[in-house]
Amino acid sequence: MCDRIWRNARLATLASGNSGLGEVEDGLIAARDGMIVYAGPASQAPTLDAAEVIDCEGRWITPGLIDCHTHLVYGGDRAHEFELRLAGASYEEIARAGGGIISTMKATRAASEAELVAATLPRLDALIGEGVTTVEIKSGYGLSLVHEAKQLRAARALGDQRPISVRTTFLGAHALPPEFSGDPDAYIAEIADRLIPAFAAEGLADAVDAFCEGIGFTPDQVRRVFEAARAQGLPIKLHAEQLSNLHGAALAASFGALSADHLEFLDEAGVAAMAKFGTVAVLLPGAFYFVRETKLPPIEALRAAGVPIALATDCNPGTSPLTSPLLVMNMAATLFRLTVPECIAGITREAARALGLLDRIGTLEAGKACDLAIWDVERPAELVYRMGFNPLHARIWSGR
Ligand code: DI6
Ligand code: FE
Repeated sequence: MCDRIWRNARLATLASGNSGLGEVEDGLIAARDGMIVYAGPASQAPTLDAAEVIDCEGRWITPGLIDCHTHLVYGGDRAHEFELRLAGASYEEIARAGGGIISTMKATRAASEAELVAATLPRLDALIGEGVTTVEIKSGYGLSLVHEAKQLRAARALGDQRPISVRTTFLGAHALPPEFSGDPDAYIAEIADRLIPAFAAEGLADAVDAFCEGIGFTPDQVRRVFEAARAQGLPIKLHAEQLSNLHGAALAASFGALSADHLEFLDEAGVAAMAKFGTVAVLLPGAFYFVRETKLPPIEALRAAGVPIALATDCNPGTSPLTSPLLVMNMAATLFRLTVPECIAGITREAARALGLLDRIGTLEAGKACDLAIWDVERPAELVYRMGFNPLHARIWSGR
């Protein structure tokens, strides 16, 4: 006996090993205890009984969307900085005047955990409203033991307040906090020796990330962070090659990183390293658009090398104040020339891979969580093609 059956649906299963969408015309999905027990052609389904049978009237079902790179939890906002930038100020001038990541750090430190949860809920609800069923949330605006822990706890709490899976990533190496001004190595030592062990012990972080950039941390500093993560058995990710090429992606790949993210300045050697170690390329077209970047990530080289490509919002107050996974797909197609199957796979199956969760989510296959997005569209391309329109009919998380 199943709990629910969705029948008369068209499926984009994204089933592993399928280069297209894994389309099924007359499809059926059956779920029991929050898991998919069958997804495929109705004609090949075993005889199934269910407490509830839902007629999808020919609508399309995709896996629930997965936003695998966000900085969703933060205090304050940076709309005023946006105005200053429109009036001609540069990112550096704003940072020197106390703006940038440090202004968000101040607002995040000043907020309680409950206040951070309350401030984040509207952003989370926007993602949920477009079919997101799993979201990754990074810290990186607390920049101290107490405040990073608070940010990670707020992220976990969001998963209790809404029907969504939350994965947390510790991004202490995001910016240098004022307490360590002039001594980044001491801050890195603090992260490696105190914060990572503490958060691993408390189970607060599912992964560790860093910002490898001229305005962030050097590859040597990032290596220390990675070694500390590895010592705790935590998977790693990296913000790499967003503004310059410090060869961070190759470094991350050599540590077996789940993903390297941004990658506008990635070179051939970086692509080869990612291919060799199976590191996912997470592209963030919202940030590319918002900072008016002109250097494109090396899409052709990534494709040719068989590097999996995922997409995410990078929702953050400074460079990507974006909470629409549908718009991410449109931007990836328009700005990066990704195909429709690449866009949809990028925010489902490949995003699951970038979180190390492909065995549990990301495709419509028996044995995976029953996380679904049901769309009022005639063809999947509509999900990518339209701008500012949300055709979500229903969203199912864990079978409900
Ligand atoms: N890359 C980015 O684009 C953001 N962080 C990062 O590592 C910027 C975050 C901010 O400006 O608040
Ligand atoms: Fe980011």
